[in-house]
Amino acid sequence: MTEAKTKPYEVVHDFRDRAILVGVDRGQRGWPIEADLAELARLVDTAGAEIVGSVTQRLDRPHPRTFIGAGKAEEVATLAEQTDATLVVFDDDLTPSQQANIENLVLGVKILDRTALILDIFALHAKSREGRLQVELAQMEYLLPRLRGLWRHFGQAAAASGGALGIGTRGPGETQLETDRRLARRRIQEVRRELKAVAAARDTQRSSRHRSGVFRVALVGYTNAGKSTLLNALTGADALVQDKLFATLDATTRRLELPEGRIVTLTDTVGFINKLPHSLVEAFKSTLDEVREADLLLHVIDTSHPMAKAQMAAVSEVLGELDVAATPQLLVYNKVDLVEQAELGQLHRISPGAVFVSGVHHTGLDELLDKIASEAAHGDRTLDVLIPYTRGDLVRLAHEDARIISEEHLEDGTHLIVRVPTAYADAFGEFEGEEEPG
Ligand SMILES: Nc1nc2c(ncn2[C@@H]2O[C@H](COP(=O)(O)OP(=O)(O)OP(=O)(O)O)[C@@H](O)[C@H]2O)c(=O)[nH]1
Ligand SMILES: [Mg+2]
Repeated sequence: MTEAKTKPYEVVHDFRDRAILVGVDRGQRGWPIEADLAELARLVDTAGAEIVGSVTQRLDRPHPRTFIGAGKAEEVATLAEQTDATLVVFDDDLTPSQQANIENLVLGVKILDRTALILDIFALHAKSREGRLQVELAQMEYLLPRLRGLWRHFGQAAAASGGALGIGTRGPGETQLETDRRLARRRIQEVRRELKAVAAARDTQRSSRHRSGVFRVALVGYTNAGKSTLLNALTGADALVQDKLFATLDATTRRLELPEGRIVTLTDTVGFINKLPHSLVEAFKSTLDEVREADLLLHVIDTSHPMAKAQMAAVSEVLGELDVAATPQLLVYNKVDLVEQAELGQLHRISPGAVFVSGVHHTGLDELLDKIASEAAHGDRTLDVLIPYTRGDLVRLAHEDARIISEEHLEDGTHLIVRVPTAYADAFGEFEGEEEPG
């Protein structure tokens, strides 16, 4: 009968969390609370929950016990009841004890902080084995210090429902807790080992690219800025493009041919976000190695975003954390198709070195390629070499990856005047001609 099919308990697959957002306004300059909550709403939506309410509080510093004030927490509890919420999401990170305390005030509802929410999205989007392992590691490390909170919470729930505090939960609970912790620690060790093995395999690939002297370019930027769109537009890759936060988690590297024929590599990787939890940067260390080892960073900006400037600052902060502040950086203002001409003119004046592109409409890409080419040519050296005929491989290399200024075939070998990338200078340097004395 059709009736049976519509019974609510059968529509398990349609379950969507009903979320209340909680933000604390600390009067931060650059990130007004409204913008913060709008971004949190996008994160919650990406994670697949429906938003049923939001609560904010103006506080200079978080409340040590409950992050928001106790009265505010009561307000959240009431709203959760009124709206049938299943989830409360904090826009900041909670300590394990704050989280446990809030759970005791807002009973029967999951409490998530910013790190947990982002981890959830990462878990949803991780595709590669390495990505999955990295997310699992971060999740286990996040959970470990929170295991106690969980058990305490169960103890108090038991007390609230008429049982004496701790009895029936505390004794076996603590034992169970120790077991859980031991298991969690063991799993963390395992994942670390597996990650090391996966990363080692990828390292070999990467260092062979490095030894070959190929100039490496990495796309960095705020999540949803259009990095994957640009990778696709420039290299014909088919990386996933979505109007969602953190669509890309795994690094993808493609060959890119520049106007003068030079081959470089272009890598697309995970995007950054404001208040990016440090533990995530740690967990994604091996993926982010691509950024750390790049010779040039293309900092992609969603020019049309109302918070574009603050997003740039957030990206710079993460780059600082990755220790790449010294790597040459090219600002790439993307999505210019969505921006008024006047505004673009102003940006042009402020940052004359920047490039203005639309990854979707393929505008400005030639200029972007020229800029990459001139950066790549920066360390090139001009050499005058006589390469013996036994070293045809070097002549071939010169033709493929360097710029030949003149070439003549002499009795003892090929005489080249050639402009080579620094990485090749050693290989060719050996055959540099003796300076004529005097
Ligand atoms: N109008 C317009 N939309 C763009 C442009 N570039 C990217 N987009 C859109 O912006 C959204 C995000 O693009 P992605 O390329 O997935 O962004 P990303 O930086 O890789 O994002 P994450 O991987 O999630 O960090 C998609 O809906 C794109 O279609 C552009 O130049 N113009
Ligand atoms: Mg992407």
